[in-house]
Amino acid sequence: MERTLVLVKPDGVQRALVGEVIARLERRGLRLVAAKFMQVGKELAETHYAVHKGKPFYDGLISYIISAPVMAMVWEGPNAVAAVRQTMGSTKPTEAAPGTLRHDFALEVGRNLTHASDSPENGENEIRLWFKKEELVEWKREVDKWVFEK
Ligand code: DAT
Ligand code: MG
Repeated sequence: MERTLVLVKPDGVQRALVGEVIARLERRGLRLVAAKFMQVGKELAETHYAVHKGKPFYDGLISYIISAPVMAMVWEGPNAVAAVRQTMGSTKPTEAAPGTLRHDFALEVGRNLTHASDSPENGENEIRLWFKKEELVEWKREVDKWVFEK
């Protein structure tokens, strides 16, 4: 089953939108695998956002992500990466489709509420970076057969 890392970033936590994010992913049918509420250190932030190093927004991005606690989660399901990114909406909130989290709750790219892995491979790498193996819970739901075709 495909897995993806999801972060409710500091703005989402401060604005009491953790429950809203979780509710939307649950309602979509995705299955929660792991969750931890944490203060992110600079080293983890820099490793997580290494691909953006050197870009004009990089320093602001790092200080934003370490400025207050985040809710880090792993979610799984068929096409979990695409499904979660669709539920989040485009990076720039003013380009995000109506009904997406970033459309409904955000205005600025530097305060866009959530992070979600952008490919299954990056998802696996990001999950390894943020979670220990024993923090990932393998489980089944009674409803799985009504949400997952196989
Ligand atoms: P996403 O978070 O949708 O995967 P990304 O990986 O391209 O987007 O960028 C990571 C974060 O960096 C993004 O959520 C917000 C910030 N960011 C991206 N592009 C930006 C820009 N042009 N100006 C300011 N911040 C930006
Ligand atoms: Mg990204």
